[in-house]
Amino acid sequence: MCEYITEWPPPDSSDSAEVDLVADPTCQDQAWNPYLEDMVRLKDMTGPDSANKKSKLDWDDAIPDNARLSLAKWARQNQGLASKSDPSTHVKTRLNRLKKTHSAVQFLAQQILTILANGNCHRSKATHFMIASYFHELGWYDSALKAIQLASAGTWKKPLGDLDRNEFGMLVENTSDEEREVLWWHEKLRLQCQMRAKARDRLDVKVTAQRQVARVDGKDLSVATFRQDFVRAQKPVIITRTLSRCVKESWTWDLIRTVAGQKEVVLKRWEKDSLEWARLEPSVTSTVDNFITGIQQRDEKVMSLYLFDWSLPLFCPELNRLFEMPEYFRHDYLKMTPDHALYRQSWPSLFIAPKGVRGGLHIDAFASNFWMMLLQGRKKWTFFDPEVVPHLKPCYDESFDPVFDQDMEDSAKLTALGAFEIILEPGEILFVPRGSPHQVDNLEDSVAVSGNFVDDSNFEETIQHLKINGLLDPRALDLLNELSTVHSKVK
Ligand SMILES: O=C(O)CCC(=O)C(=O)O
Ligand SMILES: [Fe+2]
Repeated sequence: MCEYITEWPPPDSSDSAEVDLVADPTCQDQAWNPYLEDMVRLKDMTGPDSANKKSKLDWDDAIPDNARLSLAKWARQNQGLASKSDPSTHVKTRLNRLKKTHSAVQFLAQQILTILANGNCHRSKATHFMIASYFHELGWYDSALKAIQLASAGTWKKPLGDLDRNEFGMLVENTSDEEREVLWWHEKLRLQCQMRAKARDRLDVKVTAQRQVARVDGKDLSVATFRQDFVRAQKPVIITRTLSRCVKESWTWDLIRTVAGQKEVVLKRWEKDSLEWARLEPSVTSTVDNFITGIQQRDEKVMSLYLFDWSLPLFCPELNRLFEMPEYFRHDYLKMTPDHALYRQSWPSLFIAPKGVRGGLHIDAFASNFWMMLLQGRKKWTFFDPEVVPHLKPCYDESFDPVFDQDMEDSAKLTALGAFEIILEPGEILFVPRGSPHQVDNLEDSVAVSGNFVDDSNFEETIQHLKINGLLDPRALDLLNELSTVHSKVK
């Protein structure tokens, strides 16, 4: 299913998967056909006899084994539907928009019916996997989960979360790439279905008004107290008056220009319907100098762009040398791993935003805790307890870091969901516990430095995330082992 589309419109693929399905009349038998109920619903959507007639929308007899590729090809044949009217340049975003249209839904439903009508009841794992992909694009997550369970039957005996490190290592070693991909999809769909089910429960938030976050004077807050009262308690807090400990001179536009002006950066832009993390898509490349000039001159082309999470150790050691890591985060496990380890050098990172720019609601990756020190401007932070996640309409289409469909303008709803709302001022540090969904609005042009970190407070959750990512990404597996070593040393 991991077939990437790099061109728009996508080219015809000569290696479209042949559908290896043999007609089998016993498929009408409920005992043999796990998809009968789905077929009834699909037929309701596409009209009578749809399963028997060949899809009119099909361009040839081969149905791609990947629903997204199938959609992309269909869009290519129906140019007007997908391209000209859509301003986004990003294929995945355009497909995400497209798949919500009536005709795309009909197309997907028809494709599934065609697969099922031609299929035998003893379908191969690959076919169930293919069916899962179509249900997934249609947003029928329960049906997709059922299909992926059929595809993964017998691959492993215990839920991933229950495997200890050795068992997990054995699973990864003894399972083929394809099977691991199926497992990854299984975990993702299980999570999506769980979230949908939990969203039906009443949310038990005790608050009736938007909550405040404590401000604590950094002069009176020891590292030990911070770690005990806030990090281990997973309680957000704002630490004030720490600026002079972190920067020796003020990070003015001139200072940033002088030190980092010639560096090239990829700026991001928030895009509705994007499936990228925080709905932020890579946009134009610019020098830091040109970006700052654009902001100062209020250049319209620049005012929607964001320099977001730009690693200082990796990309601008000169500026990194002018920043002293706040003592509250120096115990970060990510900094105690070997030099080459994933994320070892990622933070601190720099954020530069024009007034009015924002990222979408998101959760920081791999259950990491987060801190941000604001150096210039003001930022409005809105965030939620981790328990609120199912009620924010999370969507795990692309990864385990969901995007959210919650309307963030609906302030009554945000209050009911127990949103915290704070305005971060220059010189302040905000601590955000792992798993807390948040959205940030830049109320003024701003400059900030931030970091994600792992310690004893979130170690277990981070390991669970890395296990899942490790199914597809060997670097996540390495990090899992490296963090475990650090954890047992510092315990
Ligand atoms: O300042 C921002 O826009 C938010 C930063 C953030 O949430 C992150 O890097 O994860
Ligand atoms: Fe974040």
